[in-house]
Amino acid sequence: MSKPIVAVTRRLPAPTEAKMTELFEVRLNPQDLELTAEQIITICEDVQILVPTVTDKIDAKLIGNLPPSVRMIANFGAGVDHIDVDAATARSVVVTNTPGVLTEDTADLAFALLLTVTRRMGEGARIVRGGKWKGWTPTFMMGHRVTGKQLGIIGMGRIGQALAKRARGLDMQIHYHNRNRIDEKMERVLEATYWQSLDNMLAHIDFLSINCPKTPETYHLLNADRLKLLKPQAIIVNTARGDIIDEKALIESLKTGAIAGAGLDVYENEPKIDQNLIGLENVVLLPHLGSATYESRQEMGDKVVTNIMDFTTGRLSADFIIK
Ligand code: 8YV
Repeated sequence: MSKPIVAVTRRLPAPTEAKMTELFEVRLNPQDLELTAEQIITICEDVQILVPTVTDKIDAKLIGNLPPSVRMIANFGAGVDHIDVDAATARSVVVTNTPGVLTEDTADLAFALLLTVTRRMGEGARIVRGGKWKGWTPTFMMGHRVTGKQLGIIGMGRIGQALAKRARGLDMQIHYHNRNRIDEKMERVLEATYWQSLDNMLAHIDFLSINCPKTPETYHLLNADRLKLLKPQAIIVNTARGDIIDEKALIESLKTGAIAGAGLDVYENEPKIDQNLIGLENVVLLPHLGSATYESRQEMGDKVVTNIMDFTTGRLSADFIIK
């Protein structure tokens, strides 16, 4: 049996590329340059499987122009908001992703951002590195306590729950808003309070973490009106997708002190960052590092390989097909 032909849009971890080279006839991108839509279509000539990442916009137009040989889009990543899944399905192209393996590392990063902003570690590090530290004083650079405070989580899936577990370690009270209530047992373990009304939850919490997928329903979910519901001491953390928050409205709230701070790993127009954000002291800005550990990235690669193997041998479980 001939090996499936696979095109990969970005450089993947070395063990993943080695495994793919062994199992598939693979077209890699060793220079790791971001490809245009035309270039993606070109590398897909005679290819059965396309492996994109979050940096590729696989929209309906691109999907419509893919060679008919392409039968599968095996995304390297959990979020598939950059792929028009309906357009793919309409062409009988299967879309898969890599959930589960990046849960703990993304939750770690969210919790680290929460602590970093609240304890002003970004500001502190800049002062020390800038040679501006004059020494300890009783009132210098005070932040707030995290232990025992109220944490609101939007999106109580795997990552939201993993974050809640960490926060329970600091005796934080967990509140969540989700499409559906999570199972009763998990709610009890996390001592979590479900809020059907996001607006009501926002008025109640000290910290807010965004952990839901980006869908048409969650686009600008946190808009100017909702941001106004938060307490002035509230801190927002976003490790999901930038445009779940209206970034302009967020900047306004941060500038006017309507909220206290934000820790962002994702942005509306990645990798472009609004200069107004960069000018703010009360924000910590990271370059989309949620799953950036050797372990997560390698396991994401393993998952992509398994999805392709399962697809080509007719064993792909319906659970991994995005609809
Ligand atoms: C990945 C992510 O790094 O998996 C996701 O949805 O946002 C990131 O953690 C990225 O998607 C890789 O394509």
